[in-house]
Amino acid sequence: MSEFSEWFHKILEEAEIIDTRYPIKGMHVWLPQGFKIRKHTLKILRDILDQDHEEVLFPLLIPEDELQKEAIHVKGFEDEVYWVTHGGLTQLNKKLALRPTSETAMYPMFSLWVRSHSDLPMKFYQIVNTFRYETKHTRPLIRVREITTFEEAHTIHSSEAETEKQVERAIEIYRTFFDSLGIPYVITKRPEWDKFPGAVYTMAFDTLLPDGKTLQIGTVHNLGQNFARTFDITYETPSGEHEYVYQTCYGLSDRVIASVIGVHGDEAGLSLPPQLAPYQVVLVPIIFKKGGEEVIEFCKEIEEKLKTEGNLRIYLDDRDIRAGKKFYEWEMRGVPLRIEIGPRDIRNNEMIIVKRNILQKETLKLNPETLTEDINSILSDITHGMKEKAWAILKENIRPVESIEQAVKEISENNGIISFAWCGQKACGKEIEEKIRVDILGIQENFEGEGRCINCDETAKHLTLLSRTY
Ligand code: PR8
Repeated sequence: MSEFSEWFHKILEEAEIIDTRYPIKGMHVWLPQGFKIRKHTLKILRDILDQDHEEVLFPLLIPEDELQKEAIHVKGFEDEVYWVTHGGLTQLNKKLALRPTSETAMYPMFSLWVRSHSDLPMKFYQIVNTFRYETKHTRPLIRVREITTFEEAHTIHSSEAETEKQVERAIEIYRTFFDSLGIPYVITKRPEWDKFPGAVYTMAFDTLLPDGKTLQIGTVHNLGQNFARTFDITYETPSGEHEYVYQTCYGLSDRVIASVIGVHGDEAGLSLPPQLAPYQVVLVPIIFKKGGEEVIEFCKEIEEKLKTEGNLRIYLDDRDIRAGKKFYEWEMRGVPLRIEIGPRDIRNNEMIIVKRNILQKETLKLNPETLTEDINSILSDITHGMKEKAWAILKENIRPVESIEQAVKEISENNGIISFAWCGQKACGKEIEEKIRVDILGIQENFEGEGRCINCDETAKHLTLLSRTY
C-alpha cells in the first residue's frame, strides 16, 4: 500500500467519512460527517444542473433484453453487471440487471417521450446509486462496486451540431463544479480504444492525487445516433419526416469526494473547502482558571451572530478538554477556520484565527459591525488559496518529454503526467503504451506546435497526456 493509500484510509476512518467494514467488497457506509460533505457537494452540483436540466428518477432494475440491445454497450459492461434472477423462491422469466449506468433504462422511455422537433432539446439528470462488479482492486470512493453517488445527465437533440455544443456545455458545467471545489483537472479526449462503450467519443476530466497517479473524475460522451438507432428514438422534423435524434450523456461519482479529500488534505488530516465543510468555523474558548464564564458568554454571542447574520455553519467547542486536543481534532476533520478567544483577546478587542489550509495564527480585530463580512471574506480567501495551491501542484506535475526513453524515465522516477507529441495512429498509440507500459490518458486537441511523433517520427497531430491511473 502506498503512503497516500494508507493516509487516505486512515482519514476516511478518523474523520468519520465512511465505514469500510460493511461485509460486501466495494460497498461502504456513509457516516454522518461524510454524508454532510456529500450533501453539500450535491447541493452545488444540483444548483448548476438545475439551470438547464430537469431532475428525474428511474428504476434501479433493467430488463435483460433492454440492457442487451446495444451490442457495443453491453459488451463493454458484460463483466460488470449484477443480476437479479429470483423473486423470493421463484425464478424470474426475464433476468433483471442492477443498473451499471442508465442508458438502457432511460432510452426506451425516451423513445416514447420524444415526438416532434419542438420537444427538443431535452436534458435530464439523476443522482442515484449504480452497481458495477469491478474486477480491478476496489478502493473506497475511488473504485467501488456500489457507486452511491452517480450523477448522470442525458440529453437529446435534433442535430449533430447541437450535440457538439452540448458536449462543450457539459464540459463548462463540470469545470464550474470542480472549480468551486478547488479540484484541478486536465481535460482530454480519450483515445478510440478507451471511449465509453457505445459512444462516438469521450471527453474526460482527470485530477492528480498526491501519489502522482491520476483519477478520472468525470466524463462527457457524445453518443451520436448510436443509441437512437438501437432504441428507435426518432422525432418528426418540421417537414414531417422522421429522423433519429442525437444524444450526449455525462457523469461523475463518489470520486469527486475522494479527490476533495486527496487533493486538499495534508499530514494534519482533511482540509475542506468552506462550501462543503459540515462546520465552516469552529470557535474555541481559551479558558484559564478565572474568567471562564465571561469567555464562554462572549463566544456564544459571536456564535449567534455568525449563525444568524452570516448563515454560517459554526460550532462552539466548549467541552471541558485541553484546547490543544480540540485543535488537533478539528484540524483532522478539516474545519476551514478556527477562531480562538481568551480573556486577553476580549480585553484587546481581537481574536486569533487559524486558517486550516495554511495553519498559521493571525490576529483579527474584532469589529461587531463587520464581523460577519470579515469572516465571510476570510472563508473566501481560504477557498481561493486552496484552489490556487492545488492548481499549482497539478501544473508542476505535467512534464513535456521528447523521447520514449525520457518518457519511461519520467514516469518511473517522478510519476505525474507527461505530455508529448503523437501522430494519432492507433497502432502507434498502442506501441507507445507498450513501450512505456502505461496507458495514454488522452489527447489535448488543439496541438499548435510543430513536431514529430515521439514514437514513429511522423508529423504529430496531438499533444498527448499519459499518466499512471487509478
Ligand atoms: C457513464 N453514462 O456511465 P462512465 N467507482 C467510482 N466511480 C466510478 C466507477 C467506480 N467503480 N466507475 C466509474 N466511475 C455515462 C455517463 C451515464 C453518465 C465514475 O460514464 O462509465 C468515473 O469518474 O465514464 C466516471 O468518469 C463516471 O463515474 C461516469 O462513468
